[in-house]
Amino acid sequence: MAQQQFDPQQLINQARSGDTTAQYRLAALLSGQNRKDDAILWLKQAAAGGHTDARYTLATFALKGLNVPKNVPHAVTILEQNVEKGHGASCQLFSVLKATGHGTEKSWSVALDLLLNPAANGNPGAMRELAYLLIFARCERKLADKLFFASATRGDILALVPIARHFIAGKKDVSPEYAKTAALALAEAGHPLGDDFVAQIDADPITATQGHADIPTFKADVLKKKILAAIEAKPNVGETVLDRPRVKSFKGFVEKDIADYLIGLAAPRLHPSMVFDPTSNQMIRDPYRLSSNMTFWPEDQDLLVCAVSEAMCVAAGYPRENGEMLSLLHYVPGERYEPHFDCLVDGQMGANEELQRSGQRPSTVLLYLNEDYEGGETRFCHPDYSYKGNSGDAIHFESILSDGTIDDQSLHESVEVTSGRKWIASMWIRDKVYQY
Ligand SMILES: O=C(O)CCC(=O)C(=O)O
Repeated sequence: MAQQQFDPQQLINQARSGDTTAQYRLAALLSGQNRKDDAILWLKQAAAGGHTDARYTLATFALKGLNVPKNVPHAVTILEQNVEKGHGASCQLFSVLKATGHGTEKSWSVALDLLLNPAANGNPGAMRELAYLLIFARCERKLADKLFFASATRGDILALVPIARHFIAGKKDVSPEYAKTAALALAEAGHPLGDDFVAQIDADPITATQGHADIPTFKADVLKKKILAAIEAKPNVGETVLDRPRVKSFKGFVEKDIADYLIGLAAPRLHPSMVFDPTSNQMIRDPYRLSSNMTFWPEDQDLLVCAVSEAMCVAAGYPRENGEMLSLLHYVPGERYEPHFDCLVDGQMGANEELQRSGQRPSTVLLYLNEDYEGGETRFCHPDYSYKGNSGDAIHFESILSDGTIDDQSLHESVEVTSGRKWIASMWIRDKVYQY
């Protein structure tokens, strides 16, 4: 069949005639050409005409103050209207805002309703997200596995991870051929664990197509209670491993499956880590901090990321509202993070403004996401103390002393990785509600 040639003039004409889909596409085209102002005009026009994807995009901009002035209440209103129309991405983002209380009254109950309904109706992403929340709550493992399978057979890549992982660990709920197919699909999709899984599963992939597995039925109110109980549970108190700097460790803070999941969510969003260069007044790549990283902004989060973030803050003795966005760091051989403090130091770029806005950063929680690498310990310099968690373990340390001064013994580094890749999640916590 002859391919239809793309005609930009036709798109412009359609947009001018009031076609909101054309307006939205034109906005995307202009944005790709770096014509941001024109793009925003068309995006706003499409949104005003009720185009739900345009409204969602505008809401994500207004939440961050990206391309448009920051206006969180407006973003929330747009999302609420989209939720009424059943717009999937808006339901997900609104559930995150409800779970975190950002710009709206915090309610994990409402957040979970927004997930449980699409999961019950067989939405692949919602089934996978619910399954991970059940693993977070350490309950209903069998149901979680059925949800993963139903989700995976409907094309959800991230649901394939626990299927391949559990097969390798000796759980034979699926055939070797299906496990191999799952691993190959992960590798092809560029999932960082894919190649490793492929190498560990000795089977021929399935040649016949795997049909959709049944959508598992569940009692939503029962699951909701169990997940809420886990989120509201008393904080994990951990074990003090060093008095100064104050360091606590938490063995098995989350299940390994959750660590795998965070890696898969983060991988496509990684970018090289940068530091501020006072000479050029710019962010630059510097041997002092060699890694890639990403931050889970609200639109990158789901309820599992919210639950883990909240657990990290609560374990450190703070409400979720004081935590920054969860970040993920990835180191390959030769990469490291040289000795530094996590707290804000007066006079550093933007530190004074930041101190005013969200207060000091007294506390850090690090969650270790894998263990198959050499080097890469988190090392406190004075006294010399190194920690290397297994996948799912966490540590918490304080950078500020009780008199409010910086604890110079909180100076720490990530030692160079010598083989394999290191994945770690980091939560920096403020002494006031975090404003971003
Ligand atoms: O990667 C690590 O072990 C430490 C990370 C770190 O120091 C930081 O995020 O501040």
